[in-house]
Amino acid sequence: KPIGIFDSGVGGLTVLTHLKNELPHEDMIYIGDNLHCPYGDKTKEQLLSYTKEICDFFISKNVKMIVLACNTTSANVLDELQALYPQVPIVGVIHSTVHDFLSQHQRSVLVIATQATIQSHKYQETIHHYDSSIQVYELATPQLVPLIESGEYKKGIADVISNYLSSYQDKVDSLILGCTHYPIILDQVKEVFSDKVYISSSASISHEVSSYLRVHDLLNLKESQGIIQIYTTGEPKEFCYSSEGFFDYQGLQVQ
Ligand code: DGN
Repeated sequence: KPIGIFDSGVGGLTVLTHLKNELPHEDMIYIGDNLHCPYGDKTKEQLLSYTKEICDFFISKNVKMIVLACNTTSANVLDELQALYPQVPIVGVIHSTVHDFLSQHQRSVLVIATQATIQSHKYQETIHHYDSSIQVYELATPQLVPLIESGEYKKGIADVISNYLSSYQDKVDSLILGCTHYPIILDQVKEVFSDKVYISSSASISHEVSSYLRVHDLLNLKESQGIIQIYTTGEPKEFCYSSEGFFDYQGLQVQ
């Protein structure tokens, strides 16, 4: 049985890359919901309706697990989806990201994410649940996902990043990339927002998925390479263009 993974667009491919490395024998189906991208400015009702359609598709494909490779939906509709689809385990990215952050023992952090993730305050809430003495700043950075999805970021977007982040340079010792699109611009972020501990929600989740599958005896034990299928609800050509440079298709076709 495959693992189902989705995001609003190409950002979740950063999660898929980590999952492929960690679990090379697993079959995976990825969906980028580019038709509705960006998710960051959508209401909870809209997010629930888009994600239900995706989950229904995954159920029809008989997946053994669903991964929300997207902070926006993890922050806003994870509980609802878990209640609607009790037959399949569904995981989001926020808990594992916070665990990774806490393991670094930092005292202050800036969380950057979409509007909908920031408005949910899920990061602040979850961090403070474990340690209320940590200084948490939350900042919505809504210009970034469109710049990444359009491929504009390839020209360099240091000024946009700097406008968002410069006033936090002396305030925090760490940065949480609370959107799965952001690892794509991490090098550009490091140039203008230097000397921090950087935590990415894309890396953290793959350990949680693999340990869940191991504990529940759901790992695929075959020796061959897992089959990866990639779908977009948008235009496959555009999807490939914006992800070119950070995702290695190795002959895979986007449908
Ligand atoms: N990549 C998604 C996230 O992690 O929140 C959503 C980005 C978006 O659609 N704005």
